[in-house]
Amino acid sequence: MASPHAGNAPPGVDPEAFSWFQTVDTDRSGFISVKELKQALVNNNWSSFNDETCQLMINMFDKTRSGRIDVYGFSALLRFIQQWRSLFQQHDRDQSGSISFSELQQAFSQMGYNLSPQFSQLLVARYAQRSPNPNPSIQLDRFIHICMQLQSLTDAFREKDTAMVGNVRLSYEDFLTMVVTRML
Ligand SMILES: [Ca+2]
Repeated sequence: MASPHAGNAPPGVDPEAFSWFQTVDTDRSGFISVKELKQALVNNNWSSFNDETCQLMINMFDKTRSGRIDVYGFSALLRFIQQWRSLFQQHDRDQSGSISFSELQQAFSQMGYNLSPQFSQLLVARYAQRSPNPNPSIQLDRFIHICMQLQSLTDAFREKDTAMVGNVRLSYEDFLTMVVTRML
């Protein structure tokens, strides 16, 4: 992706990422907002990324807690998305561009999660995009969201489940605290 601006990339920033940053920064503020990011990212079915996933990723790379990211954060975010995209492609076994229930179930198992088919079914029912496709399936944005949320909540659970038995006793307020601090 050649660009007339590519030569001006700040040190440590990939010229391609810099060029894309300038395109995505439509108001030329020098930062990418959630809104700008949302306009820049598309799923395989050309739907734009959902708000929650965009917000989640901005929060991850927003070092100054300003609600937006600079060119360094953006360049890290691009690498992050690229990694998710290749993982997504790897698990999209029939190359349909989305993750079906059985593909999700296999993905979880390969990632080391011990989850029932019912749980994967629940996620698909909740997060699949409505489409003419008779088999509901999950787009990249939701896949990223689900996997990150699962990772975060699993970590929280493991902190309590010190004996690694897969069960914990939690008070009501411990439960709420765990969810509130870990929901992304
Ligand atoms: Ca698929």
